[in-house]
Amino acid sequence: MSIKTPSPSLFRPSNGVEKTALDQAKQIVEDINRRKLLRGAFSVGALGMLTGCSVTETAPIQSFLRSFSSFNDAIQAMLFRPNHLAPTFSEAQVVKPPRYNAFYEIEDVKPVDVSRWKLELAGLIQNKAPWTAEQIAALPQQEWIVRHICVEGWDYIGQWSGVNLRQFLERVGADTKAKYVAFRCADGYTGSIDMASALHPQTILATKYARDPITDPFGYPLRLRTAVKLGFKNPKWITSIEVTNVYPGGYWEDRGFNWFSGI
Ligand SMILES: Nc1nc2c(c(=O)[nH]1)N[C@H]1C(S)=C(S)[C@@H](COP(=O)(O)O)O[C@H]1N2
Ligand SMILES: [Mo]
Repeated sequence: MSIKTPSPSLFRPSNGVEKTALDQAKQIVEDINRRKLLRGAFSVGALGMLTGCSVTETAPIQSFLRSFSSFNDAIQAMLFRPNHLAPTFSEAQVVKPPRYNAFYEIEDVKPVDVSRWKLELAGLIQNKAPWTAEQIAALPQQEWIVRHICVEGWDYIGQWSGVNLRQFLERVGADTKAKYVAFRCADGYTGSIDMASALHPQTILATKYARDPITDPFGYPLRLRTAVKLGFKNPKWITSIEVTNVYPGGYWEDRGFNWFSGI
């Protein structure tokens, strides 16, 4: 799996010795090869071609480094296989209850009052009428038993059901040629994914876990559950979905996590 953009410290001179541009270039190449971002071996020469400069010049390499995160996103998007299914598991393997995570402790979860909750729609969507939980429950449902992987280094197998996101986006007349699907959440969290991942068969707006309604800590009444992204790309307690061509970022993305974060 490919995870985060290399931390900036990877490229900072260590033990006081300034690294040459060529050393830095070699490091980038090693990093790309290690992460298997490109099939086959990648070379310093290829890096020169990509950056359009000689790898012995420092300034262009620096600016290439600054663009490394978006470069990484572009490569991951290129390698993404739209209909390739992530591994699925049996019901016996499902962890109950799921494992909690958020940018705050479980004690601080503020349950959503479903009688007042609505899913708002925004951006490049023809029918922006908001949805109640009841209306969403009346849509065709599907279930996936998939692995959730958090960047913090833990994972669990979960059984999620709800509305397929592609079917939902098509139903409301979303522009599925747009670049991004962005989410806002009741707790102030935000997140966004690329359209190809939004349209992936294993990406759903989940309302149930192990056939029962999702409980409060796990995003009741509606959360994203995609098998093709790391945990933090699965917003919980969703209150709005926006389709847009303007890069939306997100809570962790704005704090340095690699935006694409596919698995
Ligand atoms: N609204 C909201 N969604 C969120 C988060 C959050 O803090 N707020 N944390 C993310 C992170 S880092 C992870 S790993 C998963 C955890 O989901 P789980 O509690 O169902 O395992 O939720 C993601 N979605
Ligand atoms: Mo996470």
